[in-house]
Amino acid sequence: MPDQDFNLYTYFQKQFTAQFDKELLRTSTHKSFSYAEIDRQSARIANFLSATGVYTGDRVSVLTAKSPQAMCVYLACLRAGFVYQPLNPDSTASELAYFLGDADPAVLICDPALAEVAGETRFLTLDADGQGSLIEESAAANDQFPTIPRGRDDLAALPYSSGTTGTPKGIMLTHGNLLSNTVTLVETWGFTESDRLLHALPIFHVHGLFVAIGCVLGSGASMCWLAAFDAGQVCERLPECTVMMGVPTYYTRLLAIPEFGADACQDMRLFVSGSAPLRGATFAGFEARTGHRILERYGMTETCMNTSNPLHGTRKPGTVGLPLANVEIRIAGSNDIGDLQVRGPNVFAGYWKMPDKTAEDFTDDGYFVTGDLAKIDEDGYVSIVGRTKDLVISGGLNVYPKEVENVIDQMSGVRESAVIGAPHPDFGEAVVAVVVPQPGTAPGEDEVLQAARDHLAHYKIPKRVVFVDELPRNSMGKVQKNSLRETFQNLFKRPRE
Ligand code: MLC
Ligand code: AMP
Repeated sequence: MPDQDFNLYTYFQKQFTAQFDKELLRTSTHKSFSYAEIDRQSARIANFLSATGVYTGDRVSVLTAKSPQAMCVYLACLRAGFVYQPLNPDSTASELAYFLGDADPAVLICDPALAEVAGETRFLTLDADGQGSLIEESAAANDQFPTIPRGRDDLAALPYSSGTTGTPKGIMLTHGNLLSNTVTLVETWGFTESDRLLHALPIFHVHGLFVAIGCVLGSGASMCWLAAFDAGQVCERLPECTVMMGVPTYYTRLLAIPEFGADACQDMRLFVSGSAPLRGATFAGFEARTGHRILERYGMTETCMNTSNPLHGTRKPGTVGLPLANVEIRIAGSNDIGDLQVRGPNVFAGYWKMPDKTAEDFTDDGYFVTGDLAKIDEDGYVSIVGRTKDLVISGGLNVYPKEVENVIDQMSGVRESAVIGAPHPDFGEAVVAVVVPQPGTAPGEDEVLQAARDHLAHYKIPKRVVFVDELPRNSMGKVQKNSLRETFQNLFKRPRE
């Protein structure tokens, strides 16, 4: 038993027990769930899984659509000390085989349509309506579950991220990481039980899962719960909300609706943006239309949230604000611009079963090397100005070019390829494949796209394929992606904002 209980759910319980019967969330079909119902449902799942051979420390992999019941699976894992592995249902069979093989879960909770990816793994189903064998079989379980105390370093979650080599890595997040970051964000953004969050983000990533749900359960607030982002639906439901969180694409899509404006935001006190750079034009356009200055913050799966523009005080567009409480940020090197490094209770415990890779990404004095290039101004505000890692962020989702290049390079008729991000009006950056064909037997764009679809999740599929005779290289023979990015910077025309 740890000296102090760091279980994130224990903290949630402390915040919400006084208002157990209050509505926690309401779905797009106006189904309402109280804190009590969610607490009991998660207790039943925790009891049922524990009784059927899932032990504290075991991984539970989750591959389902977003539903209140899917959130209960996450909460059940926190309560019972299972390690939650969130998976994107858009992943392909080969991607999923890797995630499951590496995490080696005791059970997979999956959409019935995806059950075949389970292979030898025990599985239970949960569909988009929150029904399936998990709910049926746990219906008779006890609806009380004493939350298991967890130490600061005990694992809570194992999200995966690809890397510059194309091999995905399990990111070990502890109860200490999640608890410290949640407490800090509730305080920094001033969440109270009067807040109602518009929750349209997916819950298989840090943003929708830990940041959004964490702030709500950590303050006894409530949520308008949308299964996915739909700009029209968001406009309709905003008038009942006080806070929204989103990736920049959510804000550009709202601005694309001519009628969207201050009327929809009458009770809103805060719009938060993160996961990708927010363009100055979006910030300015949003302020002109609604009167709200979007609060931009910066984080990573490995570190949860690191910096935020202030709730009260100056929000500087083009910056991601100031370091959060207890988070140490420094810029490596002697120039103004350098690699951003971070240290603090929010920083993950390392990559799952990859001690060498973990050691590579930490400095001797314990800072995590983010791979983001940044500068800090005279007031301490951080700006992310680029990346040392080869990464494209499309609509808030990360695409590692190497993964896409690996697929294209294996096609017959392809000599080599380079995948880059090009500015895109909707997704911020869009994936572009620059392909050098073998003379004589070159594949067409459709074939390249089909090969990508066979192996990669949809959001990783290039939005354009361009063919060139050769790739630009420097004197060391290294492909110059900066030069390609410049060549193709106007591939997707921006509309006027
Ligand atoms: C979907 N598609 C995408 C895409 N999302 N393509 C590129 N980038 C994306 N992000 C594909 C679809 O599969 C479809 O392919 C086609 O693009 C058009 O889809 P769409 O209808 O426009 O997409 P939509 O379903 O509306 O989704 C777009 C989106 C969504 C922006 C609403 O991607 C989204 O909710 N993104 C948020 C991601 C997020 O939560 N990120 C946080 C990561 S945590 P086809 O082939 O079917 O036509 C993190 C740390 C931190 O980064 O700091 O927060
Ligand atoms: P992920 O691995 O999905 O957690 O993505 C983390 C990466 O998203 C960071 O390393 C940054 O490159 C990027 N990111 C997150 N928030 C911001 C932001 N506000 N501005 C610029 N980049 C961001």
